[in-house]
Amino acid sequence: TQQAAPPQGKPATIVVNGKTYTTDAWFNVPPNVLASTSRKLHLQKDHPVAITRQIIESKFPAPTYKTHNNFDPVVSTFENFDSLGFPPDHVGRNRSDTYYINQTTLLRTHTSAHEAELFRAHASDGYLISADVYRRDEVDRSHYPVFHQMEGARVWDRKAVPNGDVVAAIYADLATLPTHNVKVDDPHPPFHATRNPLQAEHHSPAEAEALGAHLKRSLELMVVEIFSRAKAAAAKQDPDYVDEPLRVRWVEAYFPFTSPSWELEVYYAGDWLEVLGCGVTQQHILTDAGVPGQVGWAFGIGLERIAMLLFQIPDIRLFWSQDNRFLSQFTGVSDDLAKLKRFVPFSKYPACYKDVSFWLRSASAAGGNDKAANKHDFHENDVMEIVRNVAGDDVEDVCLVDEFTHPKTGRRSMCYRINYRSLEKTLTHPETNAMHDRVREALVEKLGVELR
Ligand code: FA5
Ligand code: MG
Repeated sequence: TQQAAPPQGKPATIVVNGKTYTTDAWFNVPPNVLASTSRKLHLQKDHPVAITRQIIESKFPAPTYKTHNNFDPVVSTFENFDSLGFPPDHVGRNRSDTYYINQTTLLRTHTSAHEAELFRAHASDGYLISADVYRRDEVDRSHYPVFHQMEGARVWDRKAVPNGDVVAAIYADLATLPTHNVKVDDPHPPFHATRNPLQAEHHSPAEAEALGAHLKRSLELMVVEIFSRAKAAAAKQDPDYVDEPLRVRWVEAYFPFTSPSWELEVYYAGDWLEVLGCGVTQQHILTDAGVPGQVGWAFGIGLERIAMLLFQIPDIRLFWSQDNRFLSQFTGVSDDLAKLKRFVPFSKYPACYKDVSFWLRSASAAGGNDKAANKHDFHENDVMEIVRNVAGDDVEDVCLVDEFTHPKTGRRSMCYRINYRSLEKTLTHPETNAMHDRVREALVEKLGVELR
């Protein structure tokens, strides 16, 4: 049902990390996103994303875990979706959610795109892969079209473990992990027939339970490490710092490539924050990768989410800042983690709110074949991206403040409120007015809306 026309001025080819790709009508990567492919914040020494990666890597040591940090962001739709069991009509495949170079080539939306390749290589019993990932998404202080994930996986080979007893082998490995004394809420059973099923054709209940226990302890130890470092830094900087007990909980989740699946949430600033997804690897992935005798688990962590907690960084745009007032606060930490400090915000510049209201073009006017006047080929992420393309990092958030359908004509009207605010300077009125005018023009030009 996707039918967007190729963007105006679309290049016939693009270059990502020195490799040239041919575009087609599916191409939808804006220049600011394309430029991010060379940044690799997770590899930039003393950058908070890289420091966070280093701390997590220290909890998954070699030789059990082999680390990969330089995989190319351009993957096939097969690697990103099909190999993982995403159904053909999954929403994540839409051009409104994913950046395509051409119909079969995209910027990976998650590090799981490399699972098949890494399981097939089987260079070790476990791996970690950190990388930049790309998603069309909303605009606010915790979302950015580029962010970083770390994926981890661990396998056990049925034939290689003593007596062929996988359960015993997993518990023996679990016994080598430290314990911790953080309160973890984990109210659900290890698997549940409908909500979070056992892969009954492949795993005994005891095997799934053992895999889940090893996975959960490994990740709890990671979170405990992050928070003990965050607390130590806070206590050093603030003599009045009061230690708030860390609260963590496991919730049931769904991913096409794991079952049972969970998400780990951390209680932070009065709310539960999701920091990772994980689960028992779907056996078809290991079978397709040529290692049907292995069983295991996998996880995917949002590195910025963890870094925001660790350093108390309030806005995700800051990670992309080249401002020395930001970067200098982390100098020397990559080589000596004991130097880690919480981020001290520099002054906050004024916000400037501007609204834009418009009537949507109806799908029939847009060339769609649905003649119902109230059907629109509108996706909010298109508005988000237009604002990002015009305002770059000078936009803090964009939110829908009003929506209205005309009772007679069925036409739909939307009003978005844009908060223009730079992290680095006070924006002048002429600057914000000029950006807002360009946003209004681009909405008309690219989405065919009628301004109100
Ligand atoms: C995934 O991407 C799965 N591939 C994770 C996984 C791997 C599950 C292996 C099972 C096995 P999800 O879309 O929930 O799942 O993203 C994982 C994490 O990335 C989230 O928990 C969050 O910490 C982070 N994340 C997701 N979207 C964003 C975003 N727009 N900005 C910043 N961080 C994000
Ligand atoms: Mg999630």
